[in-house]
Amino acid sequence: MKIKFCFIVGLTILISLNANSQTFRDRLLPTQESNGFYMDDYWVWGSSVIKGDDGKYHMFASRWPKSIGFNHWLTNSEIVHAVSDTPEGPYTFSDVALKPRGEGDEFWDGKMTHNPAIRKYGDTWLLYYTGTTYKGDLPDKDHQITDESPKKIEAHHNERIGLATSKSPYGPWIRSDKPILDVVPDSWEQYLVSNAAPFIFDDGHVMLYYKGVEKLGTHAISIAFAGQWSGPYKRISDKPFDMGVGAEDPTMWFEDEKFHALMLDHGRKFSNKEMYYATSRDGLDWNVEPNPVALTKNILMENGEIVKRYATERPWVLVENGSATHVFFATKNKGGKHSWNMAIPLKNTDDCVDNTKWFREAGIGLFIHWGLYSIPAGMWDGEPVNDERYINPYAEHIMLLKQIPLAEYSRLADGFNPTDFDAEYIVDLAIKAGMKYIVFTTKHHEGFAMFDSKVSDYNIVKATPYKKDPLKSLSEACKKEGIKLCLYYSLGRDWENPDAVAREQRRNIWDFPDTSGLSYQKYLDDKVKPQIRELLSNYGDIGIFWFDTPEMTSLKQSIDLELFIKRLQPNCIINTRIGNKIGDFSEMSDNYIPETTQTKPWECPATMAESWGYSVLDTKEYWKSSDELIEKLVDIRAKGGNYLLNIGPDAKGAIPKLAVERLNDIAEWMAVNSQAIYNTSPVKKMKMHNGYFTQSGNNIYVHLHEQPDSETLLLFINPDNVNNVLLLTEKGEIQLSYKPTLGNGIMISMPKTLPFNSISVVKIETGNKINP
Ligand code: H79
Repeated sequence: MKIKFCFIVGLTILISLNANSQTFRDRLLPTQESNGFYMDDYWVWGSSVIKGDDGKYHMFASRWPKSIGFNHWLTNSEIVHAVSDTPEGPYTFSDVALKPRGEGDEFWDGKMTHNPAIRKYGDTWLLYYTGTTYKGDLPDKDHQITDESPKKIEAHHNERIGLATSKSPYGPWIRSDKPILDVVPDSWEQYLVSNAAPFIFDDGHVMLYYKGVEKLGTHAISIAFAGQWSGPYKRISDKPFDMGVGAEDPTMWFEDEKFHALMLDHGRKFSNKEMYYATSRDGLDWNVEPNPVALTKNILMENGEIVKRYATERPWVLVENGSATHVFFATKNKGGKHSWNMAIPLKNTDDCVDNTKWFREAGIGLFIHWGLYSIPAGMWDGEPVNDERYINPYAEHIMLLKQIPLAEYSRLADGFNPTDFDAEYIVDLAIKAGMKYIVFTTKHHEGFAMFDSKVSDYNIVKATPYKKDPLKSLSEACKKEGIKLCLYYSLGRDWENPDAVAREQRRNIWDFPDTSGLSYQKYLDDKVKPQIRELLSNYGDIGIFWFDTPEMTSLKQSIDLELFIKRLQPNCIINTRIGNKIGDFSEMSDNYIPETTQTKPWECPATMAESWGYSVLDTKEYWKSSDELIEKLVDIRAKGGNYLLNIGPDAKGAIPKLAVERLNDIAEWMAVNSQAIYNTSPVKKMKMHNGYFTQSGNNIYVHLHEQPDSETLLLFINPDNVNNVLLLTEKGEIQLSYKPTLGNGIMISMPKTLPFNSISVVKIETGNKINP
């Protein structure tokens, strides 16, 4: 007797996809203007907050009088103590913690104290700070300094790191006679050291991040360690320490068994000098998130308004009972006329909503490729479009492949009157096929908007006799039927817009051969972002913003687009084709199914034939059979991904018959087997020749491609853990008999014929929840 063997190893260590795509930004709650610390007569800059034994919150902050300019922080700052009953504030001034204490060489920190970082160890309050001194009087209203003043340069040059201690947040503070960290001659930190960010471990040893300057205009970060707070503080190396390019002013905390840091994007690598986020296992080796911007200058208030601030600097994170609860930072208003400390409350990590949840559970969605290219459908001047780079050239690339001048191509719009387009019918097809979302091409590479756009007249409402907005009717039908509407947008390629500069083979070189003076940023500002704003404002909730072909989009541009979208619709998720590894889920290459599961949620966009847009060249032999499509769906689900299956409506808006047939076949299969597709995760340890596994709750699903030999299915699974074995059929779930076998397995008797030609599903009900 030949038996088909299916290997199941270690059922107890089934792994669920950890798909938490959370970033620090997801934790920010709305705030109020009254939170934080504000003083009418002082510039306030940077804070450090800790809870006292008195149950109150104690903030240490830098301030200097408003009667002199902001640039006097270096000569006139002092560290003050402010108190609040609540962590977010408002904080009320209590006392000056570190006053100027003397002239010239007498005290290294005699004239100025700045950038406090408060910690507590045992009953000792530890106030790390930057101090300096210089010759002469403190500047005042009538004796102000400029950036070039010798006094300012002397003050800058003398900046050092010190430590003051006290048994109470109200003082008295005992200051060190010497800095705890001084400059090192002839090194990268020969000019000054400042801005301490200490982390105190339970055993009392200290890890101290700080900034060093070699000569004016440079800076870098490094770390010193001390066995106890009293020192000595020893550098870990004689080189700067790279936490991330351009980082300044890090603050760190420990939470969920990891170090976390927020720091200023001083080098403007990711942002317009905003704050970014990194994590680390040991505090030394830092991992900057692919999408790192944590806190931008656009701040969400409790009244729903987003206010624009002109600085977000000097971050501080308050941690209570192991959880970060608030982020504090220095900010300025418009024109930099005032500065103060803001506070933003944070969500607990457990309370963060994972916006990809619906997507991970969905399993299958419908892609719609529809545009002007649907009219020629692969033919131009009576000739089929030809290109050896394709099996069958993509009809939606015809403008590029035939180098059709824009003036000629755009005339297609004159004859575009797709009266057969029926959004309700398409939504119905999708829902019957078990699809949970629909992705519609709002603008493909041709640059033509398939929606009502005020940004560019090159759109279906303005330029065609149809005059209607198909996206409007699709959005209404989706809403009515409860299926998610998602939007495709060609990012880096737009053959109508000269500024959409892409690689030679991918841009419109026939109309716009000369790229001099063209600007990709201008295209983003003038077309992409305004159209995204329309798309995310006029069509209700959007599930996915689905980008294609990022081309020349830079890291900063990808991040900027991501922030722009999340501001308009915070729950909208984005695929990785926004570019530069930004995005909530991984988009596989077109039609590509990976070998294994992925760390991020993922999707495989796929065609039924060759072309995405409707093509008369895609004759029957190019179409995958329904059985093949179902098997691909199962293969993808067994690896934790989603199948985004495409249809291309024709010039009238009708769906090709071959596509409808396939959707109907999928509908029939899903009507029986969808429980083995939705809300499932991979069973990493189970492998099977000619079959697949998925799991959900207490159930394991065995997806059989063909009848096992001798109608017997052998599974290596602990018989004691099996409660029931069922076959999913059109007539309902049919009980299958099984018996334990040697080697900790079960032997299942299968019926003579399987219910489906494609994939038939055996459901194993087990005794424990496999995937909580
Ligand atoms: O919208 C669908 C396709 O039209 C789009 N992505 C899916 C979702 C897509 N655009 N480009 N590609 C897929 C990859 C093809 C690129 C190339 Fe070529 C084919 C490079 C070289 C041959 C087309 C012809 C682009 C340049 C020359």
